[in-house]
Amino acid sequence: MRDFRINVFKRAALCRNFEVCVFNLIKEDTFKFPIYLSAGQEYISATISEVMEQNNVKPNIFIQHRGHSIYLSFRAPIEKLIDELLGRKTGCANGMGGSASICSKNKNIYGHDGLMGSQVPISVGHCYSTSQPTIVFMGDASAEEDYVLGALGWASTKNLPILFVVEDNNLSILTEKAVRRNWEMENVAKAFNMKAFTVSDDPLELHSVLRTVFTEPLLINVNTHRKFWHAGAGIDDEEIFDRYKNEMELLGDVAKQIHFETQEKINQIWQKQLEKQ
Ligand SMILES: Cc1ncc(C[n+]2csc(CCOP(=O)(O)OP(=O)(O)O)c2C)c(N)n1
Ligand SMILES: [Mg+2]
Repeated sequence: MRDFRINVFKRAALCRNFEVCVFNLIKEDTFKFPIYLSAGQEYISATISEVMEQNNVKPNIFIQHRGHSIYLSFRAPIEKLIDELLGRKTGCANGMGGSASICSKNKNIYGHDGLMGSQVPISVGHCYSTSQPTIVFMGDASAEEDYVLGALGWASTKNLPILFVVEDNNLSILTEKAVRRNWEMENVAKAFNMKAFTVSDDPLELHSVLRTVFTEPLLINVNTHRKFWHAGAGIDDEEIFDRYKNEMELLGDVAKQIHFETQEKINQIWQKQLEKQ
């Protein structure tokens, strides 16, 4: 299991170092539109993508605005993401999507249209028509949209090979969950006769709830922590729990080495892309 943890850490290191670069570049006024940083939440996609690779499955993936880590975890090309953030035609969405609507045809990653939760009924319809393994990521606030609930019901009724992942950072921009609702997605999914779990973003815990993935519809509500602001480069809470840092301490020197090597590599790639301007 240590090997699994290290493999997940490698993916998370890619995501974290990428986002820290972007954070610094936002401060330098590099980008022309809002940027949604996923740092703090990268362990969800890093773990799920590692499990998919181990199982030799290449799912269709539907994402929303906070998608950089999902894109990178599933090994979509980093240069195309950078170019997208820079608004270039060579970007993954031809420079037209920006941070919120990234996609990768090659990796079956479908970008978002900006309407919170719309990716959920779209993913269910796509899965219903293709019968292919499908993963749809949504935030804890997007999960509240009415059309999400109808889509869950249909996925359950048709026993679709779909994984619903709620990235539950407890926030809708700045509004906490307790202000917005008195129910949890695990119970909603169960009410639709679907298997569902509430877990943390610990890689082994996540791994353990994915055993039946794609043999039946499954929802996992993953509690996680957003490190930076909803959009842009800022920090709400310096003391917030950091899974990435926690794993680095747990894994010791080997993780530190991966972290610093990855940091250097990402900095170089960014530098090269920026010089192309
Ligand atoms: C239907 C709709 N309502 C409101 C918004 C404005 N909006 C954009 S992101 C967001 C919060 C999203 O929260 P969540 O789904 O939990 O994702 P997170 O930003 O926490 O990753 C809101 C309210 C929107 N884009 N679409
Ligand atoms: Mg949220």
